[in-house]
Amino acid sequence: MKLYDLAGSPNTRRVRIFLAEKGLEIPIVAVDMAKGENRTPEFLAKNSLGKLPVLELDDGACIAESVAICRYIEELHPEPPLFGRDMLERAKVEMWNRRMELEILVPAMQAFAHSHEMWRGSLRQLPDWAGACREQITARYTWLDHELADRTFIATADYTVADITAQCAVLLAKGACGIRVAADQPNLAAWWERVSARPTARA
Ligand SMILES: N[C@@H](CCC(=O)N[C@@H](CS)C(=O)NCC(=O)O)C(=O)O
Repeated sequence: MKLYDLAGSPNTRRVRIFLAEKGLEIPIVAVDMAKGENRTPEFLAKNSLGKLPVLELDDGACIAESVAICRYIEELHPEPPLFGRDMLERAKVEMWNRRMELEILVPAMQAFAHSHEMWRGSLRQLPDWAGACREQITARYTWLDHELADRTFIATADYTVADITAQCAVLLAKGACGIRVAADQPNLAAWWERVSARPTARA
């Protein structure tokens, strides 16, 4: 099994943190987007969208989409459970992971792609859309701060894949878009401190 990885990518980081939380190490193959390595016929045969991460199994089967990869790893290595322990928890983790992805991570990716010079030429950049995505992230931080008033982690009492998605989203929003957790968001700030202190945070 090997993981095709893209430096600095929030989605590949999701999988790296997930693997680290499971205590697993697998070979990593770095793909250089600047050199177009994700657009070669060989790579497109692994993921026809040319996106990272991709998990390649020993028999050559390839899995794209970070959550699909994490689910595969969860089945292979169920402990510690990162998708919930029972029916209700699994539904909550699904709900919160989707919320973190759709409400914060995707807007952060869009704000970055529609404003950063790295994407100039390869994408029709819409600065207004980048601005709208930034506003959405700021509004969602306020929402999440309220949600976290009586919780340690995003979805359940335990750290789960929903925390990993949120963690990677907040890191991208900060690093690529300059959006920080505000001083009047103490619950979100405490959660951020908590997840950032985990030994796997820099995986
Ligand atoms: N929904 C996908 C998103 C994958 C994605 O957008 N990957 C980005 C890096 S974060 C990528 O490979 N971009 C290269 C490109 O679009 O050419 C996932 O969860 O894995």
